[in-house]
Amino acid sequence: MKQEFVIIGILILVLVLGFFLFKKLFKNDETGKSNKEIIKSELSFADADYERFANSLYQAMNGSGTNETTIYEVLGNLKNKSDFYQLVKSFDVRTNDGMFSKNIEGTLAEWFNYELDDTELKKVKEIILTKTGVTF
Ligand SMILES: [Ca+2]
Repeated sequence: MKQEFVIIGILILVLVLGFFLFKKLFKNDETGKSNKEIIKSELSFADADYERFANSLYQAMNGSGTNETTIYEVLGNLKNKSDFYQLVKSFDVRTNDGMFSKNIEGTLAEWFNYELDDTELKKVKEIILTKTGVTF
């Protein structure tokens, strides 16, 4: 009987570890995919600019509330597919540090899905498609 509990315990541990590993791999895969899509010569901005855009998006969503206007403005700067994927890469995986808001750890896509309602998400997707040709 005791042995069975040990086996069940180990099984649960393996499942939990497997889940976190899967999550991590999945996220790395998304960043990896973005990497492949970036054509350096197409980039419209300097590295520091993408970093600045990513930080603005993060600040617009981090903590309580969401500043949709900032999100639309930042995305409106993008000019092509490489710009978009470079932004996704710069954003990488970020964690919410708001004291009273839910814990989010995710990529730009995950943040958008979490922070925006259907209408806002639709607008974000439209901007990205119009500016960069990426179906997001
Ligand atoms: Ca928020």
